[in-house]
Amino acid sequence: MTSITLKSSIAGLNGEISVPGDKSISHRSVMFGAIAHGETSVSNFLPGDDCLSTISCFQKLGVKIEVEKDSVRINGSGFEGLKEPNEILDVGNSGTTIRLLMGILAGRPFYSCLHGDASIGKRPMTRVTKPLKQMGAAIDGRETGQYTPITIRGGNLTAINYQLPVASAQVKSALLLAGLQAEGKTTIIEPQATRDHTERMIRKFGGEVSTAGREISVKGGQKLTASVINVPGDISSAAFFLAAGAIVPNSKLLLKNVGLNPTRTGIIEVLQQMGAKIEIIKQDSNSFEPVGDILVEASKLTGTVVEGELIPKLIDEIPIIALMATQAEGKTVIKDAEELKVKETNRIDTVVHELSKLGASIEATTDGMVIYGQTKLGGGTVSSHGDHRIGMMLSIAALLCQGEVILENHEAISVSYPNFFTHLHHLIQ
Ligand code: SPQ
Repeated sequence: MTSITLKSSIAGLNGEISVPGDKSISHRSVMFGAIAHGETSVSNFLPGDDCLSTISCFQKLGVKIEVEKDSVRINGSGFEGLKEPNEILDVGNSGTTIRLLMGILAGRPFYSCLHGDASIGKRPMTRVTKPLKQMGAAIDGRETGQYTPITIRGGNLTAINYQLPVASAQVKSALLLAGLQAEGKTTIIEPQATRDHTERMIRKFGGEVSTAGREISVKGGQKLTASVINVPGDISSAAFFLAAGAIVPNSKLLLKNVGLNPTRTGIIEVLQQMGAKIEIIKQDSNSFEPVGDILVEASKLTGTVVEGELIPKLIDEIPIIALMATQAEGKTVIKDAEELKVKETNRIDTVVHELSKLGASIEATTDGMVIYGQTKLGGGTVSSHGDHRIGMMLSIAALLCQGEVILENHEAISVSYPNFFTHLHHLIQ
């Protein structure tokens, strides 16, 4: 574990950047490339640690994948082309890798074992293993299938109708990937809309998926065909600079080629609710995932309430929203966000603990947090706790601090944004 000393009390952030490729879409582009027939090429792929874990797992499953910087070529031979791995599949820190991979492996007639780091070892897997077992896969794991290592012997799946107990794109996606291999039509009912990248990918690779309200259905036995994917910039990475642009006095930033999928744009809605000067320019809605450029300028923000249907549209942005709230006028309440407790860290606890160290006035609640605004942040030693989003949020917090900030375990940021500090320094100059 290493630490970094961060610059505080800067004059403002100015300039433009293109944030790296979307993590959720990058994972899925490799997975779909692997289960489709033919050569898929991916550009603007995110070469972050999580997506590299996905590539390495599929290579161990016998798929030929070539990576050169942010370009990837995948030679898929359909679900049938996947081979029994003779090594453990190491997903590293990535929840998306393990949960979606379970859906794929549930349909394969061979044995596999999935494992990850200490954080993955604490994240709940029953939400995926339970419905996959109902479909017919033999799955086990520590504590009766709840935690990694997870073992799977798949094959002969039968379609199910399944009401998701939590709003989770990972569980939905795992079931869609299993459903593509099952006998019959699988229907998933979501409590709230979650990111729909998997549905868009199925269509992009020539498959069919139907959606009616909160119900998503897929028929088994479909043949997917290779595609060409240009990954849009990650709005969850852009969020750190959108927030910085809004709260660091004298800032003006242009973020180019940001993914604007409506199931992910909750951060923009919250910035607008808080009164930020933010504008979407040059939007392209014709591509399989909409993209656009976003201009943000520092302005006075007011506190807000973030809750309900909005939560799945910004779940990964809550740490940086909490930081924005420390600078807004009045109180901000975040609720209906219990899911934060089962991310890379318990993000209610880590946000409250680390921001409190810097002098924020913030309280944890059972399903979120309450933040009192217009606090002056001091300085001190903080930690990412190995969580990339906590590390980036604290790096932006440091820009507002009156004293020096030492960030421990900053390398966790490479999970989703390997060139984060290069971009940050570029905008400070
Ligand atoms: O992949 P991982 O580790 O779960 O990553 C996170 C993140 O902050 O990057 C969550 F910790 O994003 C998830 C997100 O929270 C990525 C994701 C996806 O690609 O489908 C969906 C969300 O998780 P969930 O549990 O709500 O399905």
